[in-house]
Amino acid sequence: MPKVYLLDYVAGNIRSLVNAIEKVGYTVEWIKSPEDVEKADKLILPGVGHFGHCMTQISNAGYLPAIRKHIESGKPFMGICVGLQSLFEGSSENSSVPGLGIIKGHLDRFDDSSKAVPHIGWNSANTSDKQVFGLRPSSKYYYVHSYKVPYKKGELENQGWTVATARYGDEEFVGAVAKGNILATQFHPEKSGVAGLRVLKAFLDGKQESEVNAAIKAVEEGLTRRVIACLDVRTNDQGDLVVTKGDQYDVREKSEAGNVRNLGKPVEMARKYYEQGADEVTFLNITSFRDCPLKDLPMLEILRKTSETVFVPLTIGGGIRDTTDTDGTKVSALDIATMYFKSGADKVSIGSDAVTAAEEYYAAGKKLSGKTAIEQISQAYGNQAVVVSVDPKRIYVSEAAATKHNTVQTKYPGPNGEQTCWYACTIKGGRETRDMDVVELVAAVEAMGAGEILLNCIDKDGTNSGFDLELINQVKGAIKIPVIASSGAGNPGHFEDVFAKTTTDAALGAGMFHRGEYTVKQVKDFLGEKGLMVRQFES
Ligand code: 1PR
Repeated sequence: MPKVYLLDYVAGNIRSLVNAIEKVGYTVEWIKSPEDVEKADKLILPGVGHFGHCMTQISNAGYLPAIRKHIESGKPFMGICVGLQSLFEGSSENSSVPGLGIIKGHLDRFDDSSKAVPHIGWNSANTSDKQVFGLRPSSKYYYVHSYKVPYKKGELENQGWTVATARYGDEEFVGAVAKGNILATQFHPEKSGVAGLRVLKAFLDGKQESEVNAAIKAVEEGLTRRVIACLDVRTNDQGDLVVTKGDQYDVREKSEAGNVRNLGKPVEMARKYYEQGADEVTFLNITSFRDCPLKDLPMLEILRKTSETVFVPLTIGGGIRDTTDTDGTKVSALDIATMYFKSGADKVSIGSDAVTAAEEYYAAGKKLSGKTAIEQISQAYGNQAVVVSVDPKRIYVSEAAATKHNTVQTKYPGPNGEQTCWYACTIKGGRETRDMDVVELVAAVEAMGAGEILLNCIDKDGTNSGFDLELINQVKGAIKIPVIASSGAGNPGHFEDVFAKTTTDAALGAGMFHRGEYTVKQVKDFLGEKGLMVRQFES
């Protein structure tokens, strides 16, 4: 198989990129020192997370002159995400660290006054009338970043670049640039399904340009509504790892001697949802797999296998906290996250530990310790890699003044007719309720560097009665980072509701997909019919 060289310089999920490269018929050779760069014909510079951190790593390892020489010699070069950003002169993410300066221009942060930042999800890379390196104006690609190159018509074109554009809110930015043998994408081709694999293959095959035919004309620009499939995974009483699903977090059958509900095999179900068009797949490990050395965690194997066939982002949650291994060795949450990233995860989701960290944050007078799992993982992998999973429960009160917590006026009165409630945070899968409300929690974890909130709701989980719109609106009003609405989805109309009546950034379903009541495709087709922009699955 032909080779492509990958620069091994920075933390991050490189496994999915390797899987994607292999999927399109190439093998990966690792570049481990600047001298290796000369051997490379085709070179890929991946990168995710913080611009300053990535550039400093590349620079300290002595790679900059070798990369510049490779590009100037006209050999094929592809930059991905921070790999694109590195070609520019600099970024306001860290103004003291320069980029390679091969392209004139600077990056700045998305304006978060009217939209969530980071920009996470599927957006265009529109080259209008040409297909450049397989980029199609009709396709959507997976982006995750807070800083962007603003698009000013003609500016890069005058330097000889072809530009693929994307739009987020009222900001138009550079989705990809190409010139000669150089291609750089702000999005992640390895996470962009078939559309992304096509781009990767076109680059590796050296297919620079072709005409756009009528079938692949532009679709509307902008971020699509994200639909996520979630798989709760645990060992059943026979010791098998199964996808399960609870009713208000109770995963045992009411009949059949109370067995753990078994809805299928995790890897196969993840693949099925990918093929139905799921924009992301989330695994929640809802038991801690006690008595198992961490390196043998069954979830690692599930991720490795899934990432070979599922080319959309994978999130893994459950058990991400400082812990002690079976042989007594202390293992940090960061070490556990690293194992997950190396096995194919793109994001980790932290539940119980985030609540404890938030309690400590407030106890310390809102001072960051730098030691929490959220801070350490987002520092190392970027905040887009850290999701906080929230498991709130409704607590009714007679009036707002009856509690110190942030309340909502509810249309769904409590058992004694109460029209006011607050949402208490829980830990350990809802088994323990804490004296902290969701607004306090999400504000604290945003300050610590979380990049996204997975907002469950114990009262709604498994009820098929629709999302808790009051909860979602309360949380969206408190933070700038994206929110994934979760719990209660029972039909496609519930997804329409949550997108129409809240400003949620994504919506997640579990039981209705697992039980085969609806497919992800049916949900997306329905949203499309209602005029909401969704990504169509490409085969
Ligand atoms: O606390 O960091 O170890 O993480 C544990 C993770 O496992 C948390 O993300 C927590 O939400 C999850 N979890 C723990 N126990 C359960 C349980 O069900 N017994 N599952 C559990 C949570 C909730 C959702 C579900 C939606 C949608 N699952 O993610 O998928 O409610 O369901 P629906 O569409 O069928 O209504 P830590």
